[in-house]
Amino acid sequence: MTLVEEPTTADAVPEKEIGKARRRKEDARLITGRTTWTDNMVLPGMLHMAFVRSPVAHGKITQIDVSAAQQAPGVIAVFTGRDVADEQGSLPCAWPVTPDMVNPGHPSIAVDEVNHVGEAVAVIVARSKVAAQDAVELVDVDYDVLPVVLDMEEAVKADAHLCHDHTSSNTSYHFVFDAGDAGTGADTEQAFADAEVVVSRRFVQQRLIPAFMEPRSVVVQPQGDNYTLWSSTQIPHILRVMLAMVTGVPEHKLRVIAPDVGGGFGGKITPTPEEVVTLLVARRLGKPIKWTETRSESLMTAHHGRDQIQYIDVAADREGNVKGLRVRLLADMGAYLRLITPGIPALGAFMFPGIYKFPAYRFECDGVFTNKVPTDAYRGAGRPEATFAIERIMDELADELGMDPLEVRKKNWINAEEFPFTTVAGLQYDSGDYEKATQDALDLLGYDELRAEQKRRRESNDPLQLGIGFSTFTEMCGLAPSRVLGSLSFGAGGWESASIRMLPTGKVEVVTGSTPHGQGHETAWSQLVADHLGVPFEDVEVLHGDTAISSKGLDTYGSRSLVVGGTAVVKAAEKVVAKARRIAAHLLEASEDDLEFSGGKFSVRGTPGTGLGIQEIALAIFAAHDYPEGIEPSIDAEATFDPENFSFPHGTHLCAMEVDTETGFVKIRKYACVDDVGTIVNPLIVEGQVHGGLAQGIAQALYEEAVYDADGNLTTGTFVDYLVPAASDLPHFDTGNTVHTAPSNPIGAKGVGEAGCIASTPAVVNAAIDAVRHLGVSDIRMPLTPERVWRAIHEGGDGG
Ligand code: MCN
Repeated sequence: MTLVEEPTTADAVPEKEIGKARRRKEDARLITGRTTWTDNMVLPGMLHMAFVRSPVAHGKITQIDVSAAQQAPGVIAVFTGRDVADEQGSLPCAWPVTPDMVNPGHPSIAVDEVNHVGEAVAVIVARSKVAAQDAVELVDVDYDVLPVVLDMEEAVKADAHLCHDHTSSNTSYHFVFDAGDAGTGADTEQAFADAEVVVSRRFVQQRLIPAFMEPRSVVVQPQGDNYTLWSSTQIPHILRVMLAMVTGVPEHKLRVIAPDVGGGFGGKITPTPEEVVTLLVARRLGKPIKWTETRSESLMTAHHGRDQIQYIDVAADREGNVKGLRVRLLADMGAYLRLITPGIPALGAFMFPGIYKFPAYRFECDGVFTNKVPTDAYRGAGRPEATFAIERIMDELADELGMDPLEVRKKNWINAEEFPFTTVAGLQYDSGDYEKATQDALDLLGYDELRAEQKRRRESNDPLQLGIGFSTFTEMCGLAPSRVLGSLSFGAGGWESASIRMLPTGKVEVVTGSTPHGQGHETAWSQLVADHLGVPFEDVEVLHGDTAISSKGLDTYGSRSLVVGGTAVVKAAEKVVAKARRIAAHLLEASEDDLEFSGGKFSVRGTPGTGLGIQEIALAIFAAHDYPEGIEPSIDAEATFDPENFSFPHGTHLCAMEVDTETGFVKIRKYACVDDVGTIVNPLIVEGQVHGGLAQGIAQALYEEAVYDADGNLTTGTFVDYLVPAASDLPHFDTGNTVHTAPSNPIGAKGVGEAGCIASTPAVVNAAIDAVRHLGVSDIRMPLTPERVWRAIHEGGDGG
């Protein structure tokens, strides 16, 4: 893999920090573990928790006997759901996507009924982790086992078993998005009635597990009626609000700290039962409490992602011009609604049109309850699913028309001169050039040579066939503006805040409301500040993830941090410079208007050799108390930023895939992608983000699937069964960039954190199908295991 090299000679160092491939300043401590992971916390008198979890997917709890566990060595207390029923509230769900959405409520510890395997039914508190885990075995729970519902297509039938006894169906909501004719669907129906060609498909977005590296962990320290909660979370600010609302601990008595967090990928974006219970138990016992999950517990009970069945129809004319798109989704909620469970498929509604322009579009989605762990965000959340469906159906349309898949895309995509472009889904795409990104990607891949090889292999009936898969994508990131999200009660996204203070010795502290958990914000934000204040990169420290230090923030997800949080940093830096300018004018006995600021130095226009550094000014006001009247004696500032629009990164991803038609084994021969993420602050971080995203997108296509048996047991509950690829399982990535700046933020950046994950899955599947389409294959169900590929070739269908 070719990661961008950090410049090594003084000559090669660019003047500006922005655009420089800085190695990440946080990595040494993260990689060596010399940091505070939540599980490293040891507090005097700390007790440990372990959960008793349901082995049945659906049942009434008829009796719980905790007496033996209470007597076990080291055990301090055992609490059942009934013991905390008055305090535990219901876990929050933010976006009611329809006014009549059914939310069954989600107790952190089940009280009467369990609805998925792994749901907590009791918690043990003991002097050691081992003692707590040992006592779990001693809790005797009787269940009246009820029928389970696991398959969404079964779940929506009128005679289906119910996932929850107290709801009238398994449907949480029916969400419709229709761009035309006042939502009646008439436009879309007409487009289909008039169409020369209609292509329909059913795609399965399998259930995935975010599989972050650091398991979830929570520590709560009570001090009187104040509580400090450390959690391996992506959302300390949102978590604090939600925990206060759920548990009744007053918000101002609760400090939430996300110390260094070892990955999240959306999997740590929601308040969890375990965080609620740790806080409740600490309040009950007045003692510090720790809970850290095991890996299997993590795979089984942390929320999952994707899990949709997509029915998609495209209408077109014989020349390949798309006239309309119809999408119907079944989206698996699992047993409960977590923070944005229902919102994810609804958010995806806006992305099904992809990079294309056509006149008619209707989207309908049923959120469906099943007796499985809830779904919620997983890298891309709604956008990979939508991109997969549109990019797969474009290939199917091309096949139906006997056209080249690239030609069909070219006929329908938005051209560079058409930006800004308002799509049929109502989004205003900001900037880009799909044609250029595609041409660059074709060049990187060596397209013509590979097509020639494909032809040779086909003609000679070679058992090893070659295919090339396209995926052209865009995505909406940096959810905004706040007033729109607020009108939806979306509960996340919107503005972000930052503050900057220059310390007396000229060092700079930056406090950000974003909460990195692997994205390198300390480095990138330092680069932004170094450029805007003209101070050395090394003089900047970035603080984050502690509600007592950064009281305002909306955290990290949706590839929002640079475009929203980074811009807040830039705006705070501009205010700092403005304040320093007033002091500089006083110290230099000059008019503010006559001052120039460059390279961290104020000088009087026309006398560039003289002047005062901004770092010197910081010391002057501290040590000499020398500052103008009416100004506070510090150089600091706070800013928030609330963009008027999303940013829309885009790109073209190409995969060349070998398929062994005799064994069904597939192998990525080459992978090339060209992304446009606007202004790049740190090319090394961007490339790392793209690589990580590609690994996860390719994993969905080829390796990963959360599988439940007929009783609702997760059969992929270890890393032996749930195949997360290692670096050695992945190909070399040829990556490139085009740069079209985003008008929605002054940096001109677009998000990159999810791009690779969104774009890559359809490229890989399209490539495999392209290799064997001449053998009659038009779909293969993900992940493309050798058995599925073999079956699709030799038995037909999607091999699933
Ligand atoms: N960046 C840049 N130039 C750009 C865009 C981004 O230099 N034009 C840099 C940013 O400065 C930042 C990084 O790239 O350091 C990612 O920025 P951004 O796209 O704003 O995404 P976020 O920081 O908001 O991160 C969220 C995103 C998401 S939604 C998931 S899921 C995800 C991801 O980031 N989870 C991750 N990347 C991850 N990386 C790691 N290591 N671990 C996770 O859990």
